[in-house]
Amino acid sequence: MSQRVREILSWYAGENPGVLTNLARMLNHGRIGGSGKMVILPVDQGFEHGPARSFAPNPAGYDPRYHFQLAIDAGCNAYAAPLGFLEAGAAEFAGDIPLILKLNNSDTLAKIEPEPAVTGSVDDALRLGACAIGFTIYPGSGSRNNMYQELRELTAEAKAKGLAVVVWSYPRGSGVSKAGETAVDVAGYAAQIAAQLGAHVIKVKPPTDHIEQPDAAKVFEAQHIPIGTLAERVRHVVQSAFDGRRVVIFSGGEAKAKEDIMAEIRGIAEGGGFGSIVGRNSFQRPKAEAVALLHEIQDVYAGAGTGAADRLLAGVAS
Ligand code: FBP
Repeated sequence: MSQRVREILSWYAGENPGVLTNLARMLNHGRIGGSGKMVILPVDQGFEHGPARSFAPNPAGYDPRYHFQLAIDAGCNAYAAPLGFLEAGAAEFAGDIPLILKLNNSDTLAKIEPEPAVTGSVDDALRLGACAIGFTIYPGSGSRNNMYQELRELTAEAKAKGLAVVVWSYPRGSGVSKAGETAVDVAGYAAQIAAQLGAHVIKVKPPTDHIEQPDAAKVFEAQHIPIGTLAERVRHVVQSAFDGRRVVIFSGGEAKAKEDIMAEIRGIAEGGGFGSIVGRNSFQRPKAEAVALLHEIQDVYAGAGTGAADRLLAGVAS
């Protein structure tokens, strides 16, 4: 166990050994295992965005087994997906990659206030050998309180059964504007809410320099909170999650040019982010390209320079 992972686990000292072991499993797995950083592959977009939008750019991705293999070949820390995708490969790839079962999902067909359905159970996660449950909350939605209460119950059960809890905290709905969904004040707020709800790992979108709430804007100005660069904004979001004592990772977003992704990753790493969860930018690329991109992302988090993650794995990196 590296000193850094031990230190991270100490932030969750109130948890039982099962939870700590499962957190350690994710933190210790893959090319950057042991560094305290994480790169996770999430593939719930088939449900969230529809199959064509998700998988047509790289049709190999229609096959659930493809994503297990991609996460393994890319040396990710974990693979996250809804029940159907995990059930379709969990036996074949048993023990090869830590799994996160996403326990709620929503589609883009109903044009109403966002409110995901609970689509799996804690016992499903245990049956599939997962390390953690995953759950999305939409702060800003008129239905957010239902999500918070569902999460409260699932978190209590998951923790009692020794599983870690990963929360996707995505502000969305009638309470926030489109720009507000990724505003820096809202992103910090979203991270805080997830931490207060008991999340061990919190996932938010990279924050922009927009400030959504007028009252927050006054404080940002009065306290001179810097938000000019992505690194500064990430620092604010990480601070908002218990002063950096929760693992906060950032999502990849829509498929974009490699240079744009890497610039974003460097900003997240510089700001003290704990890693990334990169879906479309991974599985919508041809496999070799996706593996190379994920390795490059891991290298940034592992330290500096190409191959940093491999050196870490070999025990020769600082
Ligand atoms: P991406 O890297 O593809 O953005 O995946 C991260 C993720 O959190 C997925 O788990 C989820 O399906 C998606 O983002 C939601 O994206 P959006 O907010 O655009 O619907």
